[in-house]
Amino acid sequence: MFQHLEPYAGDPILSLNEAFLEDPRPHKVNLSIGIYFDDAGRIPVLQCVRDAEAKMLAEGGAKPYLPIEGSPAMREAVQHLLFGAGHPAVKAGRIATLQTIGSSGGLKVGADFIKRWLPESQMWMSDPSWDNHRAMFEGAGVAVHTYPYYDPATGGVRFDAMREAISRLPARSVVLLHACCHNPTGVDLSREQWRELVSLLQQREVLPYLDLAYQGYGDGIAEDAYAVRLLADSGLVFFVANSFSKSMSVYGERAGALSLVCGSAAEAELALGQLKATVRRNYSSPGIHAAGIVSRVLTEPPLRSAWEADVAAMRERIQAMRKSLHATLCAMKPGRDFGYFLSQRGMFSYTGLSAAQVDRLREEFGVYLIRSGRICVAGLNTGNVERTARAMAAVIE
Ligand code: KET
Repeated sequence: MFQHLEPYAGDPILSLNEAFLEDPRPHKVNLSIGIYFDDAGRIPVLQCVRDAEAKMLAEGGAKPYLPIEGSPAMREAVQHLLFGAGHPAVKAGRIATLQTIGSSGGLKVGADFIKRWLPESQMWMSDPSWDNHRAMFEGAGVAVHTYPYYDPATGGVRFDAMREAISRLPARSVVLLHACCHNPTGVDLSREQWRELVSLLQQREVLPYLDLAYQGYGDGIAEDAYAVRLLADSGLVFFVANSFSKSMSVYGERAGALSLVCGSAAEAELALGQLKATVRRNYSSPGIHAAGIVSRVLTEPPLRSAWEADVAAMRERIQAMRKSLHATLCAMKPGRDFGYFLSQRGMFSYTGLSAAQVDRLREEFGVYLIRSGRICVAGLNTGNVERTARAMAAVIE
């Protein structure tokens, strides 16, 4: 029956992480996957998450199915987190929000919904982007293209070319945008560029689709929602998929949400109905444990303030690692410009290392990064950063 199956080559990010775990070398360094590790190289369990779980356990509640659209408490908390509690779109009921299976679940549900209700629409994402954006939209039957984004010559954004490309898209095109901490480059639009982009989007009949997977790792929790709020303020209709995997360090809980900001409350109600229909035929409903954690952490004041402090500490530790890596590389390779390690934001840096250099780093030095040259800076710590910088210097001619 299945002898004709093609072998699965594996996902470039997840397979590399597995290869890392199997590597017996004690000094190996994992810069592959977008996961925050603490200075001891562990995935932290935040105290606010432990406290939320302890309360849930003490209450001993049953575990019924959640509604298709997820927990009401979590959905409301997500809207307040992303848009601000008093935002007119929230107050007017113009936003359809669903709790989803990670933000990946949300991205895919949105893509399926687009295929069903805007069947002619095609998707444009940044060049480069997270590879799974393409896979998920193509998997939904939506054709995927790219718009210019990263400029290897300057390490910045090709903003003019990006604007030009977006200004020529067919009506109802989907424009996928990283709301903050661009993956894989770490290069974001400035606020001024966001404002320019939004006024362009307002002139075009296109559907922006924001991916907010690293909220808090750029400038702060509210600050990193800048693009989301700007689009909402401008009256645009758009999607935003957001994740708690990284910001609450709850990767395996699959905690995320999808919001569709609509033109009216009536439109939002229709949209919520059809998004629910999409979920029902995919995975029926999301998980109750993730909802319990996220809604408590976001809404119970002591947990919320502990979380905000944790996010700040994670962000600051990454910034400190950027500085150490930069300082060691500058000392070892004088005359070369490594300033991009300092200017890029969030978990990732785009090193410009070639696939051959990446292979050498892994084989000779046990330093794992994906072959695009992206490193997850959060895999660095005080115990491995110098060694990693020396290994990088060794493969850079
Ligand atoms: N969006 C982006 C931009 C992203 O980098 C990830 C995960 C996700 C969505 C998915 O998050 P979740 O809410 O857990 O479903 N990225 C890292 C892990 C992965 O590839 O799955 C990564 O790029 O390493």
